[in-house]
Amino acid sequence: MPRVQRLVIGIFGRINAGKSTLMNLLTMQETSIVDSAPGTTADIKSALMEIHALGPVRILDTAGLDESTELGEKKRKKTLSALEEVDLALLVVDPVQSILSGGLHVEESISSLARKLSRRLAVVFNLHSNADERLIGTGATLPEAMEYCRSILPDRSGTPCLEINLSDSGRTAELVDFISRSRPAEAGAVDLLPFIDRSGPVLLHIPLDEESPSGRLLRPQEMAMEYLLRLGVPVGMYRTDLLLARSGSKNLSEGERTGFMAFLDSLGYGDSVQLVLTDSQAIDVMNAWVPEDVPLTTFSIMMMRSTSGGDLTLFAEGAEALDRLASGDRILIAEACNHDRIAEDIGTIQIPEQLSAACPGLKIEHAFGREFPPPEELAEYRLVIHCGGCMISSQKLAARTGRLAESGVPVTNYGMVLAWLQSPATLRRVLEPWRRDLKQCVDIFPSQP
Ligand SMILES: Nc1nc2c(ncn2[C@@H]2O[C@H](COP(=O)(O)OP(=O)(O)OP(=O)(O)O)[C@@H](O)[C@H]2O)c(=O)[nH]1
Ligand SMILES: [Mg+2]
Repeated sequence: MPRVQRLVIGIFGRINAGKSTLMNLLTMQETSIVDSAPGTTADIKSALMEIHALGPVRILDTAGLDESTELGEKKRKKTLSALEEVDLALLVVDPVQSILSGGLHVEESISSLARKLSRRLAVVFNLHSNADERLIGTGATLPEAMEYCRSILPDRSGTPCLEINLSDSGRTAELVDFISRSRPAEAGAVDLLPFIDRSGPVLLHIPLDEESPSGRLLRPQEMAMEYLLRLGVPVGMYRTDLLLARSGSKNLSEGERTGFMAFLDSLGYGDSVQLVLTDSQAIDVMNAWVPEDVPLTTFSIMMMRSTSGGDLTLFAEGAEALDRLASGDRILIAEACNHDRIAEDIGTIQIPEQLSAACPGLKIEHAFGREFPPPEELAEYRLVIHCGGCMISSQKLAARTGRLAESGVPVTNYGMVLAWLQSPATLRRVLEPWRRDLKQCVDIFPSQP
């Protein structure tokens, strides 16, 4: 689970260009197997490390893109999906290969795809120590090979380039320095709950149930707690038994409600409780219990906004599509993690059941973990409903929203759907604290100035 924001660096290029050699130079150990056998790296190899000049990074070593077999096609797909997830793509070019094979088609296609995906690209020319030997018989020298490469892969858009012998283990510092100069400017970190100040307490409503892992809280819950405590905001935490709260027995549900209301009062600030932040599964109960004048929102909405770099509008606009669903529409429910599913699982049971009850005849499908369809397949859906995204990195989410933008399909998230399933007014209520982010959502906030 991504606990820190990591810079994601991907290593791309053709077979035997020296991609894994670069990975090992950077990680200063044999992270990837290096071998002269073509196609040695068959799958994405990921390494996490802390580099003093760069902070926490994830480095992805990928398979060469020029293997023309059926397996090569599978490797290619995986490599290209990695390109969507990186902050910085390092394109490894062996100038000798360009002379021997008569071109730089693979390199050009990576470079143009990186540009299309708006991924930052930097070129590393791998100057093999035996380059001159390998050029014997070609009539070219290494400087000529370099000139040829540069004429094809020009420095037009200011693409940074480095010439280095990647097998020289003494060159790590030079490579790190190049990467730090080439990395994209840091995206501004998103404030988790920007509308909260120190004027009053926040109540975190965490209804642990049989699905909650024991021994720990979920990442959004921990993040909210840490954020609020650091800000100096008093935090109250409460666990409601949802089975009792929803039970048909008035006595039992009223007992739960009284307990919660007493706790809300006990926070002791009268109506100065700034926010009730709840697990989205409990939105039905919280919407009914939390007084109208106390702001209410969900962990899932907070998380989606944070992971998407503040782009809550995308998901709120997607929620507007819920009002237009019709029988026969295909819906994709995408969950970023692979967890085992028990009892009342939100993605596979609760949302499909409630959505089908609200709009009969929907065709609901699922994508789990790393699976996420390409744009042409996404275009077949009427709406994508994404999980809260607590296990997904912002780069992976950006790769997904990029595909969604290309397909033109709206996307929303679990928290918003669960609120909408209560009523459009409930959706408006949980989005209200984020109103400043949601200027364009005129369907949700029709009176927006
Ligand atoms: N002499 C010499 N050999 C090198 C150099 N860089 C890479 N090689 C050799 O080139 C071969 C391929 O290197 P890798 O790093 O495995 O290449 P790769 O791009 O990861 O290759 P695939 O995983 O097969 O796509 C290995 O035999 C390396 O030892 C270099 O600078 N000098
Ligand atoms: Mg390799």
